[in-house]
Amino acid sequence: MNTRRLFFGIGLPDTLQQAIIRWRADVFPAEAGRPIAAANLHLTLAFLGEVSDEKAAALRRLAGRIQQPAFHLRLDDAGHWPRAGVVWLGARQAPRGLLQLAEMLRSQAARSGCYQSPQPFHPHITLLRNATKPIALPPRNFQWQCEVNHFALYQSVFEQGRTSYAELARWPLTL
Ligand code: 2AM
Repeated sequence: MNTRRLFFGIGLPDTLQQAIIRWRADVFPAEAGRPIAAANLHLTLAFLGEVSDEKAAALRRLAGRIQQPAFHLRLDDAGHWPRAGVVWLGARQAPRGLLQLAEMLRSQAARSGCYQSPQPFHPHITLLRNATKPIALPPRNFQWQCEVNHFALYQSVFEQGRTSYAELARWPLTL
């Protein structure tokens, strides 16, 4: 059976990705962790794991039925999960639209038999990996904003030692 590693997520505009990596280089020392490539900065809504093409087609149909308005995302928080080795960027107050969209996609995935973590959804954009040592987080004086008017299905591809995310389909957030 052919399977692919998939997730639903929100990509960031190129200009925002570039702004974030410039800030990251200023506020985190090189030894803090392994920086994620600008093009890979994204927010995961629902991780699906290894999924058959058949199940992916069913999940795409369900995702296509979601009707929600666009929402505004303000990124003004950062944190460190030392056990996971992740330094992340997030929102002090997650928009309701984001939480609703993630909840819908996660419950559709669970009903389709995809494993869903029992941990509560904490929307975040991973900035650094392998960040297991204590680090000083930057002062919370930063803020980026963007309008989120679509979400997408991504395939995680690992090739020649590198991970990239290929967008397979996208859906507008318009109501
Ligand atoms: P992370 O950035 O916090 O590691 C592609 O791998 C995306 O799916 C990443 O955003 C990653 O989150 C997320 N992801 C990978 N494995 C996961 C898992 N077991 N549960 C939830 N999300 C996962």
